[in-house]
Amino acid sequence: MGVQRTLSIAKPDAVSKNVIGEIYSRFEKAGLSIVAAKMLRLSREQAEGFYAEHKGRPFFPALIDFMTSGPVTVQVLEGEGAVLKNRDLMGATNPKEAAAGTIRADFAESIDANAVHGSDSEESAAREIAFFFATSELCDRV
Ligand code: RTP
Ligand code: MG
Repeated sequence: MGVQRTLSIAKPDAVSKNVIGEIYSRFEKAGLSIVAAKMLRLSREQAEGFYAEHKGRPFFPALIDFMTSGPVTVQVLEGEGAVLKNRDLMGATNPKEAAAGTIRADFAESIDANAVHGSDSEESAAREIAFFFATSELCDRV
């Protein structure tokens, strides 16, 4: 699989609960390095563009309301098999179905407020990283 990069977001619920550090710590303990990071408040336009694949789904309005409800942190994680590793650390979309010890099981309240986003494929990761970061903002760690 090799070294990959993936996009992670700590969603508004995670930021307001003050658990960003704990979430970053899980990435680092799993061997993922943060190679870019920032905090911002998503506009509706940004949130709709980012989640464009879900436009028209019944949960889309609630998803956009939630993602624009407060600041988020956006980070690029790098490491061996980073895309799948991050998805494993996150747990299932619905925290009630998320395996014990995953980020969503430990920090999320509901399928809407589910603490983190992670790219679901290498293709999504490339698109999502470019959505938030210029190439010059990605820092080589070696
Ligand atoms: P994410 O994109 O945020 O990492 O979440 P995911 O891959 O685990 O799930 P995805 O299918 O991409 O859905 C994006 C977000 O939409 C909300 N959702 N609600 N009520 C529902 O059936 C439903 N399905 C999805 C969730 O907040 C999910 O994180
Ligand atoms: Mg998704």
